[in-house]
Amino acid sequence: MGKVVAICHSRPDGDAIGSLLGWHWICQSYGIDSLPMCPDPIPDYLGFLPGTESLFVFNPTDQNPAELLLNEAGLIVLLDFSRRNRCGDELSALLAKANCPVWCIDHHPEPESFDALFHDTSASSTSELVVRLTSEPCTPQAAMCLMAGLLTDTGRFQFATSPATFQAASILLNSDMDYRCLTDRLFEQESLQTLRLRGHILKDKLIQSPDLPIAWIELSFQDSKSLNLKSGATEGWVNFGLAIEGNQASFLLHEKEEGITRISFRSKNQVEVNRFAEKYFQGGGHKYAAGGRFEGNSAAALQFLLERVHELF
Ligand SMILES: [Mn+2]
Repeated sequence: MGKVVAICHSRPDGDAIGSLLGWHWICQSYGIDSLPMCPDPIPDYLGFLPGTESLFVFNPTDQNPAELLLNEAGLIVLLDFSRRNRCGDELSALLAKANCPVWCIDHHPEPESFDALFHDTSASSTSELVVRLTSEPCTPQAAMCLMAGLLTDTGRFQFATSPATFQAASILLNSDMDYRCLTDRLFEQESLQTLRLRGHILKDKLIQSPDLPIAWIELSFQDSKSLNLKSGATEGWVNFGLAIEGNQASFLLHEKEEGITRISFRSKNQVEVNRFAEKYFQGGGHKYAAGGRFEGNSAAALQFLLERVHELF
């Protein structure tokens, strides 16, 4: 059989990379020839995870190596996404041409169909699902990656958790992983510059609605350039607005490329953002955590959003 090629979604987060590398380490421990493939470069803050050096990063300007790998694969496994276009137009086009079985392990709602689908929207993370699939204790490397997925998708075990989440965490802690080292690397090692940047965002960019329990951060293309925002730099910022007492929803609008604004949605209690993201912003996701996009600058995106946001309440 050819390689098992595992793929995560574009603009990968901690669970995408964590489940991808965790899966890869588990394959390795079974002696399975595995290749983890990522549609975009790995964000800096996840670069310490074991196995990143074996990641194949898709290059849209030279697609031949990826095409060859997918054509020769014996099995393709999609992790942390279940709608094929979530790995980007170019890579999903190559995926459509591959002629081996495609499996999917994911916790996002409304999956497409696959040769095998291991799917549970009540799972905190895809990393949790990967742990459920493994019967034996895993290696410290696999545990490190999967725990990173659990920690990041649950906001350090604050939301989307269930007893199964803690069971998965318990299994991972039973390996020889260094948990304190992981939390330190993930959450307690930021540059002074990054901390100061967060201070600036909290002080000058976080805006509270005067009449609704919502807050938002709008970052224009100009802000992106002047603040020198690198990939992954805005990770977690959408939660700032939800941390304000009484708020029910929060939005981060980021015009990363000129004229295209990416939007992150977070909510709690009775307010569910995935349908709203789907209806107006070509997006979707979980009830309380979704994403989408808007063709236009961030100011236009914000205006469009604010004109419709009352529908959430
Ligand atoms: Mn996830």
